[in-house]
Amino acid sequence: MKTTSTLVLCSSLAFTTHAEVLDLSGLQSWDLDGDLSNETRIFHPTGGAPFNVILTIDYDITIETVGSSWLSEVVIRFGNSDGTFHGFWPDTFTPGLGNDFAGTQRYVGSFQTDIHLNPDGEFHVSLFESFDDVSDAVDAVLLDGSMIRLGYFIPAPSATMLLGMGGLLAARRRR
Ligand SMILES: [Ca+2]
Ligand SMILES: [Ca+2]
Repeated sequence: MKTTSTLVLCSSLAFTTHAEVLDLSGLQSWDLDGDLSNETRIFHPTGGAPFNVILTIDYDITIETVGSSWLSEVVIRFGNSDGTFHGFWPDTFTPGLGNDFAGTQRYVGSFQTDIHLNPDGEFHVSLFESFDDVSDAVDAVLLDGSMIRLGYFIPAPSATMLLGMGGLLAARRRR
Protein backbone atom coordinates (compact mmCIF):
# COMPACT_ATOMS: atom_id res chain seq x y z
CA MET A 1 0.00 0.00 0.00
CA LYS A 2 2.69 2.47 1.02
CA THR A 3 4.74 1.77 -2.10
CA THR A 4 1.72 2.56 -4.28
CA SER A 5 1.09 5.93 -2.60
CA THR A 6 4.74 6.90 -2.97
CA LEU A 7 4.68 6.21 -6.70
CA VAL A 8 1.44 8.16 -7.20
CA LEU A 9 2.86 11.14 -5.30
CA CYS A 10 6.04 11.14 -7.39
CA SER A 11 4.26 10.96 -10.73
CA SER A 12 1.95 13.84 -9.82
CA LEU A 13 4.92 15.99 -8.86
CA ALA A 14 6.96 15.05 -11.92
CA PHE A 15 4.42 16.22 -14.52
CA THR A 16 2.35 19.31 -13.86
CA THR A 17 -0.64 19.78 -16.17
CA HIS A 18 -1.60 23.30 -17.17
CA ALA A 19 -4.08 25.04 -19.42
CA GLU A 20 -3.89 28.54 -20.84
CA VAL A 21 -6.18 30.61 -23.08
CA LEU A 22 -4.59 32.57 -25.96
CA ASP A 23 -6.45 35.39 -27.71
CA LEU A 24 -6.37 35.20 -31.53
CA SER A 25 -8.77 38.11 -32.15
CA GLY A 26 -7.78 40.24 -35.12
CA LEU A 27 -5.26 37.79 -36.58
CA GLN A 28 -5.31 38.11 -40.38
CA SER A 29 -4.86 35.55 -43.15
CA TRP A 30 -3.12 37.15 -46.11
CA ASP A 31 -1.46 35.00 -48.75
CA LEU A 32 -0.05 31.51 -49.48
CA ASP A 33 2.12 29.59 -47.01
CA GLY A 34 5.56 31.15 -46.70
CA ASP A 35 4.52 34.60 -47.94
CA LEU A 36 6.09 37.40 -45.90
CA SER A 37 2.74 39.22 -45.68
CA ASN A 38 1.29 36.50 -43.41
CA GLU A 39 0.86 37.17 -39.72
CA THR A 40 2.39 35.27 -36.83
CA ARG A 41 1.40 35.88 -33.24
CA ILE A 42 3.94 34.86 -30.60
CA PHE A 43 2.89 33.73 -27.13
CA HIS A 44 4.83 32.76 -24.00
CA PRO A 45 2.69 30.16 -22.16
CA THR A 46 3.30 30.07 -18.41
CA GLY A 47 5.51 33.14 -18.72
CA GLY A 48 7.83 31.49 -21.25
CA ALA A 49 8.67 28.39 -19.21
CA PRO A 50 10.94 26.23 -21.41
CA PHE A 51 10.25 22.82 -22.95
CA ASN A 52 6.46 22.84 -22.69
CA VAL A 53 4.79 20.04 -24.61
CA ILE A 54 1.33 21.01 -25.91
CA LEU A 55 -1.00 17.99 -25.86
CA THR A 56 -4.45 19.38 -26.61
CA ILE A 57 -5.90 22.47 -28.26
CA ASP A 58 -9.48 23.61 -27.69
CA TYR A 59 -10.60 26.28 -30.12
CA ASP A 60 -13.39 28.83 -30.49
CA ILE A 61 -12.66 30.69 -33.70
CA THR A 62 -14.85 32.96 -35.82
CA ILE A 63 -13.59 33.54 -39.38
CA GLU A 64 -14.74 36.41 -41.57
CA THR A 65 -13.64 36.15 -45.19
CA VAL A 66 -12.86 39.10 -47.46
CA GLY A 67 -14.28 39.33 -50.99
CA SER A 68 -14.75 35.94 -52.63
CA SER A 69 -12.20 34.08 -50.47
CA TRP A 70 -13.54 30.86 -48.91
CA LEU A 71 -13.75 29.94 -45.22
CA SER A 72 -12.03 26.63 -46.02
CA GLU A 73 -8.89 28.41 -47.24
CA VAL A 74 -7.81 29.70 -43.83
CA VAL A 75 -5.08 27.44 -42.40
CA ILE A 76 -3.65 27.84 -38.90
CA ARG A 77 -0.14 26.68 -38.14
CA PHE A 78 1.02 26.03 -34.57
CA GLY A 79 4.65 25.68 -33.66
CA ASN A 80 7.73 26.62 -31.71
CA SER A 81 10.19 29.45 -32.26
CA ASP A 82 12.24 27.92 -35.12
CA GLY A 83 9.44 25.99 -36.80
CA THR A 84 10.98 22.61 -36.03
CA PHE A 85 7.84 21.52 -34.17
CA HIS A 86 9.32 18.11 -33.14
CA GLY A 87 5.90 16.50 -32.75
CA PHE A 88 4.21 13.54 -34.40
CA TRP A 89 0.78 15.10 -34.95
CA PRO A 90 0.04 17.58 -37.76
CA ASP A 91 1.00 21.16 -36.94
CA THR A 92 -1.59 22.73 -39.24
CA PHE A 93 -5.32 23.02 -38.72
CA THR A 94 -8.14 24.11 -41.06
CA PRO A 95 -11.15 25.17 -38.96
CA GLY A 96 -13.49 25.69 -41.93
CA LEU A 97 -12.58 22.48 -43.78
CA GLY A 98 -15.29 21.76 -46.38
CA ASN A 99 -16.83 25.22 -46.16
CA ASP A 100 -16.01 26.18 -49.75
CA PHE A 101 -17.82 29.49 -49.66
CA ALA A 102 -17.35 33.04 -48.39
CA GLY A 103 -18.90 34.41 -45.21
CA THR A 104 -18.61 34.58 -41.45
CA GLN A 105 -18.64 31.36 -39.44
CA ARG A 106 -17.83 30.25 -35.90
CA TYR A 107 -15.95 26.99 -35.28
CA VAL A 108 -15.73 25.32 -31.87
CA GLY A 109 -13.98 22.07 -31.03
CA SER A 110 -10.90 20.32 -29.73
CA PHE A 111 -8.10 18.12 -31.00
CA GLN A 112 -4.98 16.37 -29.79
CA THR A 113 -1.54 17.56 -30.79
CA ASP A 114 2.10 17.08 -29.89
CA ILE A 115 4.09 20.31 -30.07
CA HIS A 116 7.47 20.48 -28.36
CA LEU A 117 8.53 24.02 -27.50
CA ASN A 118 12.14 25.16 -27.47
CA PRO A 119 14.15 26.47 -24.48
CA ASP A 120 12.75 29.97 -25.14
CA GLY A 121 9.21 28.66 -24.46
CA GLU A 122 7.71 30.52 -27.44
CA PHE A 123 4.48 29.26 -29.00
CA HIS A 124 3.75 30.59 -32.51
CA VAL A 125 0.38 30.84 -34.25
CA SER A 126 0.40 31.73 -37.97
CA LEU A 127 -2.36 32.06 -40.55
CA PHE A 128 -2.03 31.42 -44.29
CA GLU A 129 -4.28 30.80 -47.28
CA SER A 130 -4.46 27.51 -49.19
CA PHE A 131 -5.70 29.64 -52.10
CA ASP A 132 -4.68 33.28 -52.42
CA ASP A 133 -7.52 35.34 -53.91
CA VAL A 134 -5.78 38.73 -54.00
CA SER A 135 -1.98 38.88 -53.74
CA ASP A 136 -0.65 41.08 -50.93
CA ALA A 137 -4.14 41.66 -49.56
CA VAL A 138 -6.04 40.23 -46.59
CA ASP A 139 -8.21 37.19 -47.45
CA ALA A 140 -9.73 36.61 -43.99
CA VAL A 141 -9.65 37.77 -40.38
CA LEU A 142 -10.39 36.14 -37.01
CA LEU A 143 -13.09 38.16 -35.26
CA ASP A 144 -13.23 39.28 -31.62
CA GLY A 145 -13.56 36.38 -29.18
CA SER A 146 -11.47 34.02 -31.28
CA MET A 147 -9.26 31.98 -28.95
CA ILE A 148 -7.50 28.71 -28.34
CA ARG A 149 -6.91 26.94 -25.04
CA LEU A 150 -3.68 25.00 -24.70
CA GLY A 151 -3.48 21.89 -22.58
CA TYR A 152 0.11 20.91 -21.84
CA PHE A 153 2.48 19.55 -19.26
CA ILE A 154 5.91 20.63 -18.13
CA PRO A 155 8.47 17.91 -17.40
CA ALA A 156 9.65 19.13 -13.99
CA PRO A 157 13.45 19.49 -13.59
CA SER A 158 13.32 17.64 -10.26
CA ALA A 159 11.48 14.62 -11.68
CA THR A 160 14.56 12.41 -11.73
CA MET A 161 15.46 13.35 -8.18
CA LEU A 162 11.91 12.69 -6.92
CA LEU A 163 11.73 9.32 -8.66
CA GLY A 164 15.13 8.50 -7.19
CA MET A 165 13.82 9.32 -3.71
CA GLY A 166 10.80 7.09 -4.35
CA GLY A 167 13.10 4.22 -5.29
CA LEU A 168 15.20 4.79 -2.17
CA LEU A 169 12.14 4.77 0.10
CA ALA A 170 10.86 1.58 -1.53
CA ALA A 171 14.28 -0.04 -1.08
CA ARG A 172 14.37 0.86 2.61
CA ARG A 173 10.95 -0.68 3.24
CA ARG A 174 12.05 -3.95 1.71
CA ARG A 175 14.75 -4.46 4.34
CA1 LIG B 1 -4.28 37.51 -50.23
CA1 LIG C 1 -8.27 32.91 -50.15
